[in-house]
Amino acid sequence: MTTVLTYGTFDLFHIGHLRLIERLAAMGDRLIVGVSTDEFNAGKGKKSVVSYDDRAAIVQAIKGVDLVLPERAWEQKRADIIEHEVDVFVMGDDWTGKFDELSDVCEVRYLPRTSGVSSTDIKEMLRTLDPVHIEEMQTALGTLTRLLEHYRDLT
Ligand code: C2G
Repeated sequence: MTTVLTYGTFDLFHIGHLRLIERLAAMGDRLIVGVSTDEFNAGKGKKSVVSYDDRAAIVQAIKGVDLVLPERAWEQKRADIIEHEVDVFVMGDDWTGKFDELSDVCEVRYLPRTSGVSSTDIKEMLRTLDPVHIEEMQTALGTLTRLLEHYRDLT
């Protein structure tokens, strides 16, 4: 039996996450996914929009995911690999090389990311819909309009 392992935040779950998990599920017989806790994310300088409980429940519900673990620390990977007898550790290629030191306990692979989508982009799009941001834009537009009228009166 081939066991595959990966980790991630999986915030605002999107097609890039799904495509990765589908590829991982096809690589073996059992897929384990470590989902970053809110506290661990804070350590990464990331604040996820969706809580750990909800992110973990979404990942657990995906066909092909057999087990979800909380990812509490960078250093837990080696212990997880040994405890769960992982054969292949896989991450998206934005992590290429970062986990090669685990190659003494399992195969380490990096798969191409899905281009054109990321939780960060989705958050940025949501921010532009934020009422506070819209008010800022309206204020800036008002200032620009007054400046243009002022210069038009001068010409
Ligand atoms: N991913 C992808 N395509 C995207 C976006 C993400 O293939 N368009 C992959 C990433 O490469 C990663 C996984 O999906 O392997 C999860 O991505 P994130 O939720 O952004 O996780 P990250 O913040 O990279 O945390 O210890 C490892 C960390 O927990 C990984």
